[in-house]
Amino acid sequence: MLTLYRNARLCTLAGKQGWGLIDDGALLVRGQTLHWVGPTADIPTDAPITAEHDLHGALVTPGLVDCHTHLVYGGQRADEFEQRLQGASYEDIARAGGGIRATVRATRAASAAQLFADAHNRALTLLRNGVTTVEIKSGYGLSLEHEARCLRVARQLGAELPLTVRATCLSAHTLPPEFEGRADDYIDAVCAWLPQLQAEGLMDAVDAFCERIAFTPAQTRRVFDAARALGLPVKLHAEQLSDQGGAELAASYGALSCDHLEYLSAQGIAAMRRAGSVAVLLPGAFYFLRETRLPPVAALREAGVPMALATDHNPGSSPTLSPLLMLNMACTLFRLTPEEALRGFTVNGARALGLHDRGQLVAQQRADFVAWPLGHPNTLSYWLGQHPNCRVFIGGKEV
Ligand code: DI6
Ligand code: FE
Repeated sequence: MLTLYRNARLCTLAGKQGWGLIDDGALLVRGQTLHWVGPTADIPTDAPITAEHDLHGALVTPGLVDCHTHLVYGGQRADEFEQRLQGASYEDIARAGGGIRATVRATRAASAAQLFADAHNRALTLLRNGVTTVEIKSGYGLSLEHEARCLRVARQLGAELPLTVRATCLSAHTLPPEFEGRADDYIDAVCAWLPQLQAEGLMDAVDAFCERIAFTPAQTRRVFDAARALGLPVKLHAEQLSDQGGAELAASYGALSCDHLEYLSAQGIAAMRRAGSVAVLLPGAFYFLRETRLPPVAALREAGVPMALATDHNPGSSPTLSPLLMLNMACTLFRLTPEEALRGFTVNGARALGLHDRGQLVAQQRADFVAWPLGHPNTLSYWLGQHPNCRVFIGGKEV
C-alpha cells in the first residue's frame, strides 16, 4: 500500500550540506513513513501504488520543527514593550516584578480551558505556517499545580492536533514571588516536583534559565541532577543576557541543546562540540529585545556545532508565530545562509529535540513534509513575514 506524490520540486536536505534538490521529483509514502524519494524518472516500477497525488510543481521541503517555544500562557505584555521602547531594560522590568512574573500571574489566573484554547490557536497557526513538530515548555506556572496544568495542556495539544508535540519542563524559569529571597528552597521544590510530573508522563526533557535574573549555575546543576536521576535529557537557556558558563555546564550533562547563546564563549563552543549539543539560535528574541550582542555564528560554524532555529514564541521576548520570518531574521541578523536557516528549522531542530526520524526527505524518515507555492528554497527566507499558503502533510496525510 504505497501513496505516490508526484510532480514536486524536492528540497530533501539529504546529507550534511546542500539543498538536496531534485527538480522533477516524487515521494512514495507507506503508512507514516517515506518509502522512497527520488526523480520521477526513477520511480520503482514494481511498487504497489494504490493512490496518487499531483503536487503541481510545488516546492516540497521537510516539515518545519519549531524546537523552542513557550506556547502555553495567559495574557500578553504589550505594556512592557512600550516601557522598553521608552528606555526600561528587560532586566529592569524583571527585577521590578514584571517580565516572566507578570505572565505567571496571568497564567495562574486563567482557566485550564482558556489556556488550552489560546495555546491551541497558536499551535494551529504554527501548523498553517508549515510546522509539523513543536516543542512546548512550561515555566509560567511555577508551582507544582500550575506547572502540571501547563504541561497537561501541551500533552492535550499533542493528542488533539496532528503535529508532534514534545513537552519540556522549565519550572526553573524564574523565582516565583512566594519564594522571594529563597531561591535555593525553590530549586529544592522543583527537584521534588520532577518525579511527580514524570510519574504522570508530562515531560520529554528538562530546561532551566541560567542567568543573573534567574538561576545560578549551581542551582541549574541541581535541577539537571534531578533530571538525570529520572533519565530525562536536559536543555538550557544559556548565555542570553550574560556569560554564566551555562553552555559548558549543560554540555557536561550531554545537553540536547543550549539555546539563545548571544554571550557564548569559546570554551562553551568547545564543550558543546564535544558533547554533541545543538546550538538553538533565537533571532526573534534578539530582535524584540533589541539586543546588539550577536551569537558567535562563525565560530559555531567553524567548530561544526549544528545550529538550529526556533520561534521561541512567548509573550515577553518573542511574540511571533512565523517560522519564515525567523528564517529571514537568521539570515539578515545572524548571517546564516538561507540553507543553514532551513536546516536549522528542520533537521537540526529535530536533533535539538533528540529526534532522528525527521528533518530530511529520505527513505525511512517520517512522511512530514510541506508543499510551498514557491520555486526555490531560498525564497523561504526571502519573503519577509508573508503568509506562506502552504500545504502541510504529517505522517503521510494532508492536514
Ligand atoms: N528567555 C526568554 O527569552 C524567554 N524565557 C527565557 O528564559 C522570555 C520569557 C518571558 O519574557 O516571558
Ligand atoms: Fe525561551
